[in-house]
Amino acid sequence: MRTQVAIIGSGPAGLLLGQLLTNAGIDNVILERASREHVLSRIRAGVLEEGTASMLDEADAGSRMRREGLPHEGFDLAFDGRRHRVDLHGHTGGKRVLVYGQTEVTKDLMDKRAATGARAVYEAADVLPQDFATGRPYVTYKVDGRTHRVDCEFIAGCDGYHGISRKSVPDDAIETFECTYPFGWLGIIADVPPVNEELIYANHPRGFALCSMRSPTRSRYYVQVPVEEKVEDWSDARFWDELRRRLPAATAEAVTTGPSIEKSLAAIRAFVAEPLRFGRLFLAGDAGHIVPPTGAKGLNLAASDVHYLFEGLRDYYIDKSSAGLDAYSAKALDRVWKAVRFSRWMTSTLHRFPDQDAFGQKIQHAELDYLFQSRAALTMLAENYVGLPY
Ligand code: RFL
Ligand code: PHB
Repeated sequence: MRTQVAIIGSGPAGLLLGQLLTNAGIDNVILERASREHVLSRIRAGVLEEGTASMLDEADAGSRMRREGLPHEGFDLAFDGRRHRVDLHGHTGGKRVLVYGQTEVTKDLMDKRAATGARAVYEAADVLPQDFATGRPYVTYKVDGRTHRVDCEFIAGCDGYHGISRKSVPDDAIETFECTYPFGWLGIIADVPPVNEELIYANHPRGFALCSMRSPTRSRYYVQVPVEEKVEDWSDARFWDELRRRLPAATAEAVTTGPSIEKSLAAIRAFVAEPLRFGRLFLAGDAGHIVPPTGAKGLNLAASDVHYLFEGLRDYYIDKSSAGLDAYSAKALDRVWKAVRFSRWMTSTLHRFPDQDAFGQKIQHAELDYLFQSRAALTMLAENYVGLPY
């Protein structure tokens, strides 16, 4: 088959790009390795920046998000047995974030794609971007053992950190930067009311904890655990006990526990590939970069990449200008590195590191204390959390 833009991956990046292109009359095909159901079963992000929410509106897929998403104007940082509120709204001239699960974002975009009749192939095996250094790129894939070919003008690699797009680039054309952490996040979802109306990020001698939510009746909680930990070793009771130990006493008492409906362990790392363009192949979202989840930036960076990439493709097809595509990598990476910086700062300020000595602990404490003594420091936190401008 033929198309203008072949998109690899049906996560938020691929679906959002696909919908913006479809709405602009630019033909595209999505090739996804997993089944629709599998993609929808992954529990991930929960916090949308205003820019991300606006892009869903622009894709004409934002109506349920506007109805059911929870606007949050602040969150709490807990340390020394007390909670301190970060007033996002007050420190950013009225901005807020929206709590709405990535699963719901993905579902809304899939439904929209189906309604517009745009093409998508699920359970496509051995997807391979080819000849993208030339003017005639194509992508091959297999369904039921038979090989198919999509001839296209551009390829968008939106296939996540483990995808094939980045791996298809010759080693000497790409540079990668990485920082790994000796811990992961063990997360659960439970159908119990959240302990607080806003999120709570907790710094505690036993390790970091996060109280988040998906709705007024569905909670999402995380605790920092050593990277080698096994999910099987964590009963619900053990999880709830550990979570409560890391929260201020009154908050711990207010936690409603219940059976988990999902429990998983996520590794924490920062990773950036440069550049994000290789001839006619563009990387967007987790395919090009990963940030630790502490700053809630991964999904939002996928959306900002798509913003710049869509602008470039629209300029190319509608205004016959390559300027936007030529600028894509530099523009996207500029925003990515600032989110890496912020996520790394949040991570190092809130987690316990195995090699953290008394000096490191004093510095961490001073960092947290300073935030609530300085409007400038809190503004830095707030403006990054709500998302830097595109
Ligand atoms: P995705 O979502 O990984 O989608 C990639 C898709 O590509 C498919 N694929 C392939 N298809 C064809 N051929 C291949 N060879 C393929 N290889 C892979 C995959 O099946 C998949 O469907 O990447 P995308 O679209 O770039 O989206 C990125 C986000 O998913 C990610 O950044 C966020 O989930 C990160 N994240 C958070 N981000 C936020 O902005 N706010 C948050 O609050 C937040 N919390 C989180 C998070 C990530 C977490 N985990 C699990 C790492 C919390 C957690 C616990
Ligand atoms: C979530 O609700 O899954 C979530 C919220 C905030 C984060 C990371 C994850 O920083």
